[in-house]
Amino acid sequence: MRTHLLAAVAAAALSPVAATAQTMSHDHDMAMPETGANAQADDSTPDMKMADPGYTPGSGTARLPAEEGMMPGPMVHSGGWMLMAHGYLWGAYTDQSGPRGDDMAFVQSMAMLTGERELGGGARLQLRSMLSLDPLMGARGYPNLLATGETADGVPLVDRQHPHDLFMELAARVDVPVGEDGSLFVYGGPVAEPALGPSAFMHRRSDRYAPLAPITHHWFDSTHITYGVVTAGWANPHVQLEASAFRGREPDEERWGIETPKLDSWSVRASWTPSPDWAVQVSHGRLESPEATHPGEDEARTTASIHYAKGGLATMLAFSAKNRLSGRTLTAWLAEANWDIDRHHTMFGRIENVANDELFGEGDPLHGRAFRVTKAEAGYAYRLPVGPFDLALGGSLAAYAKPDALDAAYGNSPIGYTLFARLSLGQ
Ligand SMILES: [Cu+2]
Repeated sequence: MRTHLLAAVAAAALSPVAATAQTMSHDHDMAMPETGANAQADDSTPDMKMADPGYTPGSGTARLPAEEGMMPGPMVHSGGWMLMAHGYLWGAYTDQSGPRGDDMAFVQSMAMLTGERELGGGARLQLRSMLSLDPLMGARGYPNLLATGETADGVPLVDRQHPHDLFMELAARVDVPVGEDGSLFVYGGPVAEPALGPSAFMHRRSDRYAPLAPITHHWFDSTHITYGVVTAGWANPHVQLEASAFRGREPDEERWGIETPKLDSWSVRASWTPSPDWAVQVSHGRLESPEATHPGEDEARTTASIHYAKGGLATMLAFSAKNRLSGRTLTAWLAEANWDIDRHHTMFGRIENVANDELFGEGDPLHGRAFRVTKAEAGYAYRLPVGPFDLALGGSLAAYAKPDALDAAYGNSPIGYTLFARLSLGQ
């Protein structure tokens, strides 16, 4: 079973892909601060007729390959503003085996509304909001074997993915041109994403149809909802250098409100988009007491990721080292791919390997020990247009590898499957 899944993921990642047409509702040019700065045209996507800005914006200030294309969604021009909407709603049922396995039907959702306008002198203003009804899942989120992070009823969540907050982003960004093709920018707000890690998983095309959050979420992109962020940087179409001040503490389990912003932590990130197909980032952050259950324990996090996209294929390979500053360093690897084979068929897969020391709570003999575990998941989605929406019907299979010491808790070889229907705005 495991070999089979690995082979499927490898096939998805390695297949030579013809430049299959992908639908894109936005011209890249419209959403970019560096309009027309770099006229390196890439005509593998039919509606990308204007100059290529060099990248696709990811979550926060992250960059993804230009070839990934924007999330689909309608765009409206009104009174000098360009308004864009994106969103999805998906229902899923997951069943995971073993003593710690569980099953659940749940709904994940996200709505984004972005407004952008000229300020004069080439400067641009962007106002961004992102909302989620994830809190309706309940405090304990949904089953996700070997995932850890955040709390419910004061107890750390283990083998669960926590729900996301109602307010995922309330932020603004200003870009001011400097020099030939560069710009200085400031981004931030009461709920925003600091310059740390790759673009958050729900914004990566390489992760678009994977129904469960990565078990490495708290190594790579868990800071995507942060209460209090200020980021400043310099960018041109191919290079971006930025630094953030932000609140280190993760969101608490009260998911409906806005928590008190602070600026007690920092991060720096360098991004490089040498061609429309590639994006690379390295980042480092110092988080003040991120976990409520370990007050006073700070974390240093270093991440690197490389993203490749071509036609219908989008991939990411990423590494993270989380240093608890009690001395222990826990590392994680993640490889993922999404391949839109044609208008209807998509294959996707993800492999994660991580050293986790939070699998056993207080009082358990294994409490505090770090175990290196692997999860491989692969799936398929059938996509079809339904009115203004795109409907994806699919499923995935997951297998796990772990040390024998975990057999009593997880069974010899736990597996899981997930079925889903995902409705997204735009095609
Ligand atoms: Cu998250």
